[in-house]
Amino acid sequence: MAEKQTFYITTPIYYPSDKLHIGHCYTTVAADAIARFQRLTGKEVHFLTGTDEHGQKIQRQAQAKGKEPSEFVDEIVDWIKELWRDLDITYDDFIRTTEPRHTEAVQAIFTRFYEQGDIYKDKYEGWYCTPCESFWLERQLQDNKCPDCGRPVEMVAEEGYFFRMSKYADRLLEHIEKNPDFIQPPSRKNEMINNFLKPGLEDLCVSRTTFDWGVPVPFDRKHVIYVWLDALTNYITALGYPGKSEQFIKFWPADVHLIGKEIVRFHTIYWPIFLMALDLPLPKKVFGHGWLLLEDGKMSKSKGNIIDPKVLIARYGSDAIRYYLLREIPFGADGVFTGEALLKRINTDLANDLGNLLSRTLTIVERYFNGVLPAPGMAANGDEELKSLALETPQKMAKSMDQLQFSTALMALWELVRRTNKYIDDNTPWDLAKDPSKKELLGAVLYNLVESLRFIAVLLKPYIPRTPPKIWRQIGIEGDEGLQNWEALKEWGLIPPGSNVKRDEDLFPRLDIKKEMEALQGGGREQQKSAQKTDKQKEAPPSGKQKGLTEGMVTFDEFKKLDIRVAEIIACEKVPETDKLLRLEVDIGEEKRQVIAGLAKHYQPEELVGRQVLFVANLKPVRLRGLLSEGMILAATDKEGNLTLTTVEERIAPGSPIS
Ligand code: ME8
Repeated sequence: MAEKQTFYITTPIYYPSDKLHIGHCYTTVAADAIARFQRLTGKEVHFLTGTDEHGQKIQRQAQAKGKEPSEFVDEIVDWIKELWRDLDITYDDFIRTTEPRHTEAVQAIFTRFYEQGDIYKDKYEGWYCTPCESFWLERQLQDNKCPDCGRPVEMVAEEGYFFRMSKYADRLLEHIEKNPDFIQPPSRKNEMINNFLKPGLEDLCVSRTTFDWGVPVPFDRKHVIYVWLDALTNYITALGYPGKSEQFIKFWPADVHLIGKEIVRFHTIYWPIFLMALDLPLPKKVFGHGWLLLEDGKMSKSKGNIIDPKVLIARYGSDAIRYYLLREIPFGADGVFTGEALLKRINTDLANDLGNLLSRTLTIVERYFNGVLPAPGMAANGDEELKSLALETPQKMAKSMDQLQFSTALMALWELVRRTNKYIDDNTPWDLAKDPSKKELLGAVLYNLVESLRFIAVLLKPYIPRTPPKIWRQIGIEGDEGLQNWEALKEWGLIPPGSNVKRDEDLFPRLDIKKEMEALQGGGREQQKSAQKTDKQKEAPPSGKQKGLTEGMVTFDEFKKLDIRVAEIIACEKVPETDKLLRLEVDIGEEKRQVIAGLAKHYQPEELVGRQVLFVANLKPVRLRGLLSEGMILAATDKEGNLTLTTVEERIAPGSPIS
């Protein structure tokens, strides 16, 4: 037998500086769905997650709680492992950077860099962002704050070891350009090239002396190794590197490092350069997904707007939360978490489409065939269509999963769920049952429904793993593993007739949205409040009291409130499932924004990248199809509906104000 193909996937190792929130769950659930899908299709998967336990931030947090750092992180790590258990995360390994298997390896790597001349000792004087554990040059700061997180930076002046980044910069640029898949989505690649590689890479300070919660530099104990060098190497130390372990040989290079967009720089610049210095192949893909935001912005402890995932899981179950995270937002883009959208997904997709399909089907088999699955037989309405859709769906999903588009994969699966529901409506089994001569036809319809449910259950495995066994039990194939795998999706009609089906618990009971919104509090309440405010604003009379000549006019001061600027479009793609909307990323000078605009009927995404347009930057953000839109691109439309973008006559720096 041919050897199994392998697949190595990682999540970031999270800081156990606090409990994790729903944003961290987003990456980990995504990685788990990919890992499970690859396993389902027969690959030998290694799925790594873990915790990044050193650094100044953790040391300070521990101090604030009056604890030793090790005691402090132990408690949070236990909590994190429990969270992953509750969310059914099937990691193969959980690495903690405080484990000797890691610390010893990091020391060996650091020593090798030093001995081969990649690291030298010098003095560091500059800015440091402790929450991001990140060094910055004066010119990189924005309003004297960290350009990544916007928090204050500290001046540090200390002796340090430096890594010669510049030595490897050209090789890295060449690698990125020759391997278009290496940095995904592509907009992140352009950002890395234009903002970091092209302006020239500075050498990186890779040790600290002002605190001691870290891996000591083995030959100079005053220093601890910089937490990002320590952290990034987890992806190889967990496989046993630098030892010649079987696991390392089998799984390195990683197939995917899944991370959030704010740490793409560390993973696509520093990490590949460290690997080049170790003479190791680079990971095949680094995917920097967007953020899950709340309506009032980024989740943060200080804002008190954290959504506690354990509370959500306890109330709605792990499958519902997983489904929502995987289905709601196209992977890559920023999205907004709202209680309302979660509840709608549960009621519409899970309770109505999927749950009802199972309960309707089983109720009919119980009523007309005493719960014994009838034989396949005479052709009914839409048999062939249902069968071919079921047989095509696994490949469609596999294609989307290869591109890490779970939301599209789930859409393909729901096409089958909805088609199966339609098959019931088209064949009206309750009418067939009235005519004894149609008993065989009725049996065939029911057989097809149950067989389609078998396909659906197998395909649900990677996404909502608690549901398939419930379906198998109810359709009577609980013990028959041969019918529950990928191979069994190559043939239609495998369930043996005569099996006993038995309707029991509802898969997803319908929720009372109003009651649940009240229970969800926080996020939910705030949304309702802001919605009311907007309605009132709509009803309010025009603000000016002017009549006559000035009626409907704005004052200069009112006009000045609009922040209109030049924006450069840096990325653009269609929003799936819509024919009007495009998702654009624009550079507006000091920051990048995501905008959802109704331009798809007028422009192809490729045409827009690189264009400069006029942009309203201080429009209140809105959510369109689950995606956050932060601003408005201005365009002119004539009476016939022809549309053209407004632009500037000559190129000018993005962010330039219009006045
Ligand atoms: O950065 N939306 O750890 P971290 C989506 N230790 N994803 C989010 C998110 C949100 N609102 N918030 C967090 C670190 N994440 C380092 C990593 S790796 C060698 C070292 C996810 O605890 C996302 O994957 O700050 C993001 O990159 C990660 O959590 C940051 O976790």
